[in-house]
Amino acid sequence: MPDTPATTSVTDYEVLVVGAGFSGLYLLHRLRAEGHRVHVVEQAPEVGGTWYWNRYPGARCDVESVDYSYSWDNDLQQEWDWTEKYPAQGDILAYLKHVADRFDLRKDIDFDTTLTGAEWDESQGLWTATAADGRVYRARYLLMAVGCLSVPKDIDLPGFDNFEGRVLRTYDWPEGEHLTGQRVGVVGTGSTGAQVIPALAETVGDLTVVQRTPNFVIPTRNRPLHDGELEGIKADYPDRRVRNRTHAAGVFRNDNPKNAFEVDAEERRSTFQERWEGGGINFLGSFADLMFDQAANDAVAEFVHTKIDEIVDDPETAGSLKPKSYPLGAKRPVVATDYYETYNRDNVHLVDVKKRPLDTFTEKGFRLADGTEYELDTMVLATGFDAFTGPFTKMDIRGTEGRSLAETWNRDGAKTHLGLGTAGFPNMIIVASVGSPSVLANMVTAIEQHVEWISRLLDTMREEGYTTIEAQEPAQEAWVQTVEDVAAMTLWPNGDSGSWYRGANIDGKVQIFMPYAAGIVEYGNAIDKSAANNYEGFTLS
Ligand code: N01
Repeated sequence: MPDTPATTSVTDYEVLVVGAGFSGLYLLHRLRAEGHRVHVVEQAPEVGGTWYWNRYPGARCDVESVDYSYSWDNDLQQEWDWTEKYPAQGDILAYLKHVADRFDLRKDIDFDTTLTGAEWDESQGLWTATAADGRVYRARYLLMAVGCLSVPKDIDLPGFDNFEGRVLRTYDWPEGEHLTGQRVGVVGTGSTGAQVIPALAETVGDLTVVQRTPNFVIPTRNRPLHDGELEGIKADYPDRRVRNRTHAAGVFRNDNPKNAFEVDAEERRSTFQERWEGGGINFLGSFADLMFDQAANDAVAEFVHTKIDEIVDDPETAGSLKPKSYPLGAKRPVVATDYYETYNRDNVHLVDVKKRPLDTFTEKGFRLADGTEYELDTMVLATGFDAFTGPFTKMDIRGTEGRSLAETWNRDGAKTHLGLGTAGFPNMIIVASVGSPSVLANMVTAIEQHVEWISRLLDTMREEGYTTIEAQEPAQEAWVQTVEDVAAMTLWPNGDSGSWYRGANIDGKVQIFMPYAAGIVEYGNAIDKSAANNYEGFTLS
């Protein structure tokens, strides 16, 4: 813990929530309504979390607008008018600002407040958290609503410090920057890269894309909601929300119950084609066994390969864009608009660094091992995140007997019981991150499930006179094994995907499958069962 300036005042709360994104806002609203003394700290100057920071051109969610929104207030869902099938970053941010105003949440949020550390005081059963400016908060419960993808990965590009041009990260993109007319390089072809590349191609002079591993990119097929469509959805909202909560993915998907090889080749092709035309994540519901059977996955991969050949004019570029070393889905599937089409533009060039290795960045751009030099005005980094653990390990969090969370997780991997608590850190509750469905579901549904469970927990503790809850080590080990076992039933761990799902995108990070892959229904059963059995796997005292 950093020293606290002598003049700093200490503020006491029952619940301190870290983060004012989808999780933090709902926690504040719900817990406050239930009479808890709750306060939120947020490092940004505004609400929104992920949707505040990721303002890069083309940023858009791949869950439908009407589902990527809170379900807990019918007036809210009736009065808010989404305009497009998939929401742009600005639309989601506008929605969250509206929620903050409508429910008078801002008065209990400290903005521009970055917590640097938090220490558990065993004798008093309280957390003491310190902000970068020295302010100190004391609270019985520390709720970590910090997001899964909120700390960018460190730059690990050879000689990057040599580059004297401008460097922009998609993660904290300057509002309204389009790099018009410039020579721009982009590193990264994940979900972010696949959105920013087509958008920048429209405005920059010249765009050079540095690709290490290609992704399977499914067309979004975004469109305005047509006349009467939103009204129909609003009328159906109660049932729609139930359908979302009873689907593993936290959003209803019309999944085909058939396996890929139960049908003949023509039906397989036409099913893929129909889902491809429909666009979006529904493509993954083409057949039931795509994520379980290698042959089924090979069939869908081959379908995407033929699409790339059909769309991309230059055969060499098309070849580089085809993922071949991991199953579709082992890396988070990418949904984007005009991604493959963008490579037919004269001002866009793909540099496949698996085929033509990168030597180093230079003052003016970068050089390949074969001596080819690229000169650029601006480098855009869409290189991903220190997923799940980053926001925890960058803080100095100290639990029982001064145990460091960063040291523990960096050594053993991020272990939790039911994704809600971790042994040695009493009353620190994790919201929709490691060990729970989180990113493998509609995040908003997963968040609501967690917030509602946490609110029941805090009510129970208050009513029954408990003041601390802590995950038990054996239960935690068992849950970590369950999470691994579930992932092992799928094709997710296969191939060389280097996925952030298991920390493989960061050199030296302990690899452990972090999201729970069996979906929110199974997960809901597990956490409800624990609660019904006096919070089995946790110690309440
Ligand atoms: O990050 P990523 P992201 N040299 O880690 C490359 C969500 N999201 O920000 O694969 C060269 O997926 C790296 O290459 P490789 C969504 O859950 C959702 O794009 O490691 N390349 C990869 O291409 C998503 O999965 C939406 O070989 C380097 C890229 O950078 C998650 O956020 C939109 C490199 C990183 O891809 C993260 O996506 C946006 C290096 N040294 C994001 N280091 C939607 O809802 C990294 N790379 C639509």
